[in-house]
Amino acid sequence: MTAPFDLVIRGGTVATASDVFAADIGVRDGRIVQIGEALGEGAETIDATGRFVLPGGIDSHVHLSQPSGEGITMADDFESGTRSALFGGNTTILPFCLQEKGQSIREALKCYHALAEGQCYTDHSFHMIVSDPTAAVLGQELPALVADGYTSFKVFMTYEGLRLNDREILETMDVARRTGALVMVHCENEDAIRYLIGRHEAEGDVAPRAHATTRPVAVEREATHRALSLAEVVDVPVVIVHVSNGPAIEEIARARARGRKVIGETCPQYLMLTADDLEGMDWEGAKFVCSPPPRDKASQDACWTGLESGTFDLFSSDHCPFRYDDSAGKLNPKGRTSFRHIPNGIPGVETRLPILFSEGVMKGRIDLPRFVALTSTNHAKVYGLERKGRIAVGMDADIAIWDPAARRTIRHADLHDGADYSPYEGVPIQGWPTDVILGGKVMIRDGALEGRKGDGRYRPRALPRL
Ligand code: DUC
Ligand code: ZN
Ligand code: ZN
Repeated sequence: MTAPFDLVIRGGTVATASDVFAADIGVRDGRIVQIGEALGEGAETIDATGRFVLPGGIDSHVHLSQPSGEGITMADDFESGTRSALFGGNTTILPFCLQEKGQSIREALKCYHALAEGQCYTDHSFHMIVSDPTAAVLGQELPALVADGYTSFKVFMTYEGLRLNDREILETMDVARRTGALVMVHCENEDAIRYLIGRHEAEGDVAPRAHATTRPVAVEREATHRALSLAEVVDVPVVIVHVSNGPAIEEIARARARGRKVIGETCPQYLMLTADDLEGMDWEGAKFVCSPPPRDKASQDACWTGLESGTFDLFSSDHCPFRYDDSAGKLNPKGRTSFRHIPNGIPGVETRLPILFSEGVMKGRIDLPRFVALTSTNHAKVYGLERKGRIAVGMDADIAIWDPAARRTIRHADLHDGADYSPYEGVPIQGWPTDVILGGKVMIRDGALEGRKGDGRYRPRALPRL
């Protein structure tokens, strides 16, 4: 007689975004088909006694193989980036597809699909970055892409060549209003940053620390307020990504108090790093250059409070990796002359979940259901991944089994990304995913890779459930 299940996960403690309970999980044909006590036989069994059984992590903010300026290469492609994500307990990631000026978004998507096809260890889908909102893009292309399952797009208020002006942001938001898609906004005021960069460079202050000084809280707070106001004018929900500080959080809270639908996201760097980390000798601070920059202890506390209280819906990595000791990375020839030329972004797709588990759950700041919501369930809801982010009958069997007693110290040598450092080197961690299952297939067993590249597949998405 054949076993009723392909896989049974037995004896673990299951956590969802609302509950924690002891149960076995039965998997068949890639889906969860039964949850209960003493389930029947599986062709394969995993004994999860003493461990937590959680939905696989969904990291909805990841950059892979993204063009990042002349002579600069991102440290991760889809193979290394998704392998690293998998080892960090993730089963789905949402990388960005950058529309370059003059390029159609379809064309850009074709390139990213070609880069990802057959290379991935996790499931994936794409957000589009709109950098050239022509009438054709806004009128025809974006609405057609939303209908095809690309249901979110990001706009930038900073970076020359990428930023949109307010009119363009309004018009892009209007596409979201008409289609039901979701706009994500990078909130920093480019003109204010340009002004401060000019002042610092004129004074010869060009070391990495000036990256943080030239992107102060006021620059993010103003842009956050403006993005929220523009969304209010258009009357659409909006995602404020990578929020780094208390005043920006207050802007979100005020908009919500006015009845606006706002999704807030923060990231590990805003809990674990400060601007002082950019101070390192011999340009070492370049390792921590990201935008918005890490700030101070009060900002870290505000972000923790936002995670605990519900202000934040999403905890993402903003994995945007560049090698440090590399002429195509942080220490590129121009980057050594001024902070302005250091590529913005840090690796973190593999350490996102262990950091929040260890610092958040194990230290009693958040409970396990909140961890699951912030790292998986909410990402699925917000970005239309209908069969993901939950341990429930009918869902994809995307599961991470965690050992809450595992103690590790973050060492880049143990990670699986393509960078040559971790910004969290030396951080002690309690709790790490030991087994990761994607669509019912055991991809990592007892910390060892069993899955193959190409096992992770592209997933078109539904409209957000907000
Ligand atoms: N914005 C991101 O979302 N990621 C890295 C750099 C940036 O500016
Ligand atoms: Zn951004
Ligand atoms: Zn990002």
